[in-house]
Amino acid sequence: MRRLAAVVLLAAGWLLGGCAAIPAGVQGALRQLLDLRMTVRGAVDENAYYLFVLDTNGRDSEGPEVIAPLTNFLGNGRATGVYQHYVEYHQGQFELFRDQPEQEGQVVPPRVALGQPFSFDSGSSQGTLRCSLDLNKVEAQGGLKTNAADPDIQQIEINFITVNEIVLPGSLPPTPRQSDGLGTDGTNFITFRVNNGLVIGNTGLEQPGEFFGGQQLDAAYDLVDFRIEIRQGG
Ligand SMILES: [Ca+2]
Ligand SMILES: [Ca+2]
Repeated sequence: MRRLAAVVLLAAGWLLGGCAAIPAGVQGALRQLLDLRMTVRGAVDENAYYLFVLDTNGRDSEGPEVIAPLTNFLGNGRATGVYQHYVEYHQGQFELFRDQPEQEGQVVPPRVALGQPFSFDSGSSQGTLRCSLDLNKVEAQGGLKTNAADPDIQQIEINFITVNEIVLPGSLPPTPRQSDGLGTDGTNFITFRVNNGLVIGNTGLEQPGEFFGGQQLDAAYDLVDFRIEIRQGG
């Protein structure tokens, strides 16, 4: 057994040596990438908001949801439910934000811009938006990790949400809103454990031709497909 342990230690030492050969500042072997893709029925509206919304704190089984069409309280105009982060695509830019849903009667801190995702790709004329997050850099409770020893994200609840215009409380009259999310009413977020190799696609959860507030969604805001993948990144 002792000899076997020595062999294992040698192997581990070789692996560490291999890592050390990677140039300083490049931590490719340590990246855990969350690849996200959403597709809408038509071309993307560059003035609209396309949100990859994540609940990462692992504390509960609630997640991000679309703000209901007829609600009196519009919160931050983007999403409701429970979440700590979203990647927002708007006017050609992808940006990761720390944010939280607003609750009626409570004052919450303003959202915080955390920079671009690890990678992103706009095929907006074809209606497809992609981004990848390095999960090893994201703090489960919200924000970016400041210490490598901070706990890793174990579980994620995600929703893909479109919003044609941000309408905030007090806006009178409210601009006609269009918003889509997973499921017929946008409240069917997906829950998954963070494991390399995980792939989740649309198996009928999200459909074209859905309605919001009694009106059929325009093609630019009507989600038709999505994909989630977790992989060790280079
Ligand atoms: Ca939907
Ligand atoms: Ca849809």
